[in-house]
Amino acid sequence: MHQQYGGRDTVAAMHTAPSDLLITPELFEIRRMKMPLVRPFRTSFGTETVREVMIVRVVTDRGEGWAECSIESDPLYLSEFLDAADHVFSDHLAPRLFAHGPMRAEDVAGTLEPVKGHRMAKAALEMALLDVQLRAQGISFQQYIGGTRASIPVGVSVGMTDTVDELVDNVAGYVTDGYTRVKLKIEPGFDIEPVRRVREANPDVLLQVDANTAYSTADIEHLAQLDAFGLLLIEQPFGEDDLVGHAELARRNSTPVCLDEAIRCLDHVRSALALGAAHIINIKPARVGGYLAAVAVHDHCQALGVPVWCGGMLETGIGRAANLALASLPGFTLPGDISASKRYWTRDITAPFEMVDGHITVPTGPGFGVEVDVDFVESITFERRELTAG
Ligand code: OSB
Ligand code: MG
Repeated sequence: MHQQYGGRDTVAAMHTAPSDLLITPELFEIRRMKMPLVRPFRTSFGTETVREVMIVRVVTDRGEGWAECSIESDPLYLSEFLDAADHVFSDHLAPRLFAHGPMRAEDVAGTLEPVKGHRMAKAALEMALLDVQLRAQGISFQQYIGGTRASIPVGVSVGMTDTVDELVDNVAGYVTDGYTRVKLKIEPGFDIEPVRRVREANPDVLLQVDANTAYSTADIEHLAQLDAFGLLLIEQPFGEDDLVGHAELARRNSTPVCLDEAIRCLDHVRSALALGAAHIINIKPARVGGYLAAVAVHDHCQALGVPVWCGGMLETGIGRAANLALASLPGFTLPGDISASKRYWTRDITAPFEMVDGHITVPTGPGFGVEVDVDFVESITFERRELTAG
């Protein structure tokens, strides 16, 4: 399970010549943009009203590719943050890719391996080159990974509010929109009562909670009160390194435990499962180092019968397209945080993704299958840098 991802059986079966195409990256264009959210998103680590979005365009001898870099502005969710990504791209990651010369997207992770951490930054560069590679081959990301479903049921992640009434109203709006799975953000002081009220108003909705590390093992008794509400799962209540604490929670309380922040590579999955620290894994592609690593995590969990679902980072259409294709793999048995574009943005940087009957259609065009609205992107860009071999 430690080999670099290099195309699975399903991929090989689908393409007689899997990716002997070599690509030489010539330029990475890094853009930072400001995009207002339609509704403030409050979690235990802060409130976002205007999201800072970073996207990457790569120019190569085989065409261009686009990627989204799903990192937060500040190191409050994980240690990575956008100013650090800017630095690590120009001083550490891009130079290694330029020095490598002709490569396949599957070579990116290994080429960048000497640089410790910075998985979300690495993921963006791999994603851009994967887009080029798949476009040049005329295949979609879904085909490449062997995704099986044409459309997938999706959920919505609901931020905390000043009052519980406001939360109940917001959830009612999303349920009216057609979401059948709702995730509530919780923290000490905003947990049992909000969950009780939302459950009372929506007895049949698939309901789960996410604490973004806001609790400790001293709260296990307190969190046991959530067991009464038939939750699908509780996501990452304790610190990102506290696998033993999550294992204790999993033993003592009945709500299934899911890990987000704790899972930054396949080894973390193996450790968490060995310790009994998780029943369910949230797969965020950037957090585990990219879409290829995400597929490897999926495969590992699927082989063990461990359910996974696709997490979200309030993506634009670029990341959303890729997440939809990833979540079309058969092991993604729970709905992901992949909501319709309009839940986040009044205007997206690609054509918007729409939800019909609680489902979104998986893109099937070459690469990640979306076209970026470059004029709109230009109008909201506040920083643009070009990295070249020189
Ligand atoms: O913990 O899942 C999280 C957004 C930013 C950082 C962390 C998280 C989230 C979300 C958003 O919950 C989910 C979405 O994109 O809809
Ligand atoms: Mg989470």
